[in-house]
Amino acid sequence: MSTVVPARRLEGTEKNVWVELVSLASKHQAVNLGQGFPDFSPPVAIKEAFVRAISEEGSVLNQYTRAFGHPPLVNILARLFGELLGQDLDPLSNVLVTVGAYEALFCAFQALIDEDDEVILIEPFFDCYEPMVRMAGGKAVFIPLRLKPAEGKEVATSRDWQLDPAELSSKFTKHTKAIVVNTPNNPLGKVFDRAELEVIAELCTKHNVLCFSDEVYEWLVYDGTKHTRIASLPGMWERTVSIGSAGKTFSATGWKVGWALGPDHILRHLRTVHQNSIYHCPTAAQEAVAHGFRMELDRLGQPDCYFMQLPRELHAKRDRLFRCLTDVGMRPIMPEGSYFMLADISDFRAEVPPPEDSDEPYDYFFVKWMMENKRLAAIPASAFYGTEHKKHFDHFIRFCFVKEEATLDAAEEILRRWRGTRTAS
Ligand code: IK2
Repeated sequence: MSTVVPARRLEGTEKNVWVELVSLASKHQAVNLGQGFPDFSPPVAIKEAFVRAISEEGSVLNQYTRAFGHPPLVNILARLFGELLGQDLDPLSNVLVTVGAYEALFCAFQALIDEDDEVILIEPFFDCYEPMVRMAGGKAVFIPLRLKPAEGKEVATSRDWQLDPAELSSKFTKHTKAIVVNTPNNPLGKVFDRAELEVIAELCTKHNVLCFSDEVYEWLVYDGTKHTRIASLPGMWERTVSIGSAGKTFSATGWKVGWALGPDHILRHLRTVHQNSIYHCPTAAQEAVAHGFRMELDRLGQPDCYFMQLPRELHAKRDRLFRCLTDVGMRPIMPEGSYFMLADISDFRAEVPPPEDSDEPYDYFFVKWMMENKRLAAIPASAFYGTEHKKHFDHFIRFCFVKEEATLDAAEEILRRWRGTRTAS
């Protein structure tokens, strides 16, 4: 058969950092601080709920359920997020259950972005936003978070990376259809505070622009930082799609249960994409996630609530990784949220020089070299930038710290042996 010509909408979307680097990490059997998944189990109670769902004799939970979300799950999501957003949520029209947050994002772009619509993406951004904009026929417009070091501070933090309000305002045009906000942010770990979100919200209302708010790390904030939901700000509920992930919430990324929340006049269009593509998500996983949310809702705000327990555990892992990266000269940026940490590898250029004839970004070269030669996997940060800005941000790599202590021990051992440093304790 002669070469098949793919649909034009695939143009420029062929490369994918996860497809490329996840397989390399596995090929080199690298200690994996690359892709963002926990290497420990989800809470026992939700695993048991999953097993019950598929094993009870005659269980209907092995069969199809409601297309737009299994009733127990949409009911509990509406209750919980209704409270958090200060809205009276109708489970049937304000909640859509999707195959992970990925599908919620895909439905939002496909349903609402048309040919030549502009979508503002804040760099660094979770990489799938740009190809999703393109596939919908839209145009991504980029604005980078800029480094504004606070005076007298010893530790670089994600808080130092800020939007310039005037620059942001200049990106809104008559073609702007949506802006994507990701807080806590992947890969930087920045948590946008209320004042920063208010600037975005004001521009959205002024220019009648939609907001896709990716909040998959909503529970993972540290040092008393508060997660603010942009849909709870004045004028924002009616123009915002809020996106979440049970994979991130319950450390069960392989279950791929996510959701989109929003007003019916927006969500009805996401439902159209969903019903004509995925139709519905696995029933048993939805049943188990519903069980998990019911349990956590009963102990919300208490120390044994998983939404507090997980960040507590991650806080210690974050601080440990930060210490180690600092000691080995990688100059990490302390994240306020998420389970990722960027580190500046500029000082490694002499030891790990890039090939002269390559136009591959340095961070890609470095992580591939590190996987092969040190058996340690990380992710190049330039994967989270648009083409134009990649070259300015190819001196950072991203580490993921939602890992067992044994994995972090192994990573630390590699880094310290490589750099000839010892553990402080
Ligand atoms: N949105 C963001 C910001 C995400 O980080 C993710 C998952 N990313 O994990 C891979 C990595 O960065 O290492 C998603 C959406 C997708 O979430 P889900 O797994 O629920 O589809």
